[in-house]
Amino acid sequence: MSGYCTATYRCFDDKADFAKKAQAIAVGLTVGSWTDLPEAQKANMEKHLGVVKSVEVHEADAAGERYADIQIAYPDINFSRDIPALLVTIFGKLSMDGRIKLLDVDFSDGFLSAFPGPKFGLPGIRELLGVHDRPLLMSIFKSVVGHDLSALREQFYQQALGGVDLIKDDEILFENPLTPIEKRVEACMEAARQASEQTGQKLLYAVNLTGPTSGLADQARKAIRAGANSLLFNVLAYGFDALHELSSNPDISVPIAAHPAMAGAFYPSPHYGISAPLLLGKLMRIAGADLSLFPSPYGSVVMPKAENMAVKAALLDPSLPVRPSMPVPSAGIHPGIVPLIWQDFGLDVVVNAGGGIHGHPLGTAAGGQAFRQAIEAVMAGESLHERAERHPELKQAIELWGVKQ
Ligand code: 1AE
Repeated sequence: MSGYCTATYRCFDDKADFAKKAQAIAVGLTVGSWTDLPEAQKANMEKHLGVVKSVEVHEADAAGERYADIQIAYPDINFSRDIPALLVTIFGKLSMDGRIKLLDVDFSDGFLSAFPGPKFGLPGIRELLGVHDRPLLMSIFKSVVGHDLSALREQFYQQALGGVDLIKDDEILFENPLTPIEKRVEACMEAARQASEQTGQKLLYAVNLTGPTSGLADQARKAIRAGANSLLFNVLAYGFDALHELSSNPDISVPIAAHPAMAGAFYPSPHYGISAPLLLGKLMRIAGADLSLFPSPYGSVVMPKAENMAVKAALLDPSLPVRPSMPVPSAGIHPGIVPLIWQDFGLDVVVNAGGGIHGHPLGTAAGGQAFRQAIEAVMAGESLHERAERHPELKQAIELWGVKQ
């Protein structure tokens, strides 16, 4: 329906008349009241009225619950072309009104035209790194709070020596007197140069952009002037519009990695919140995330497989007119999980690990090398055990963590 954004909801109720409920939502979130309006006003209001597109009732699912999937189209003229206005319209008050979850949004072309999407996206990240033929590897700083610059620099250097493509700050590292953003960037980029003399690799360092919203763009400019070649951003704590502002700012000429901190407050319930593919897939992408991090189905923080594949699909969906975002399944990833990542995500993925790198018995650099060996093994069709016979780093990693089936 041109000129409308269509929301899909799953609504649970033991006995509701779902058709009536859908109509009440369509009216309530747009013109407020319809039946009480005089005919003349109805004609004026028609263009603002929400439209019920479909109501699919499921009398009782496997869990014995009765629900309906409801689609409602909202006229673009009701809201400005920004994510806060859209979300407040389609799921503002409604998000608190009973057991209802926002599953998806089909954006109108007009709405999408306000969103340039990721500046780099998946192809741009590969271009910057000069790596086109394998999954990428990202390492996460661990144990960062309370450490000074030289400790951080050394940790960065060891990660870089392991052959990783990206290093990201831990999301809990904020502006602080020991490692302020500019000094941190200078120290780490210097360590990156030193490591690249040994590895021959390029490296992106996603430095955590923090502080009050009004200062984010200045912080980003400062970091970039100091040499930052990527940013990490806790999108959900700030809101999608903050990401949109940063990603569409012409001065911010580096990729942005979107961290999912707080996402658990939105997506895991079947009855409430916003679905993971919409939250961490579609919305992250249109707001401009070059990389989107999300829990995997295999690690320490687990997202069910089907949901996970739907997040991946939303990040890569060719029907969206913006660059694809790089999927980054994360949390509790170790080398023994690489075959599952390869099987489910293929080439276009970032394998991302913190503890699975720093916790390696031979140290952080060996932790990165073990991952690279695991990636080489799966791409060659070899088992991790076979490859581990020739590589002590991979051998020790799988002895410690095993190989996940
Ligand atoms: C879902 C985000 C994962 C993340 O940011 C993080 O720090 C993971 O650390 P590890 O790999 O679980 O140690």
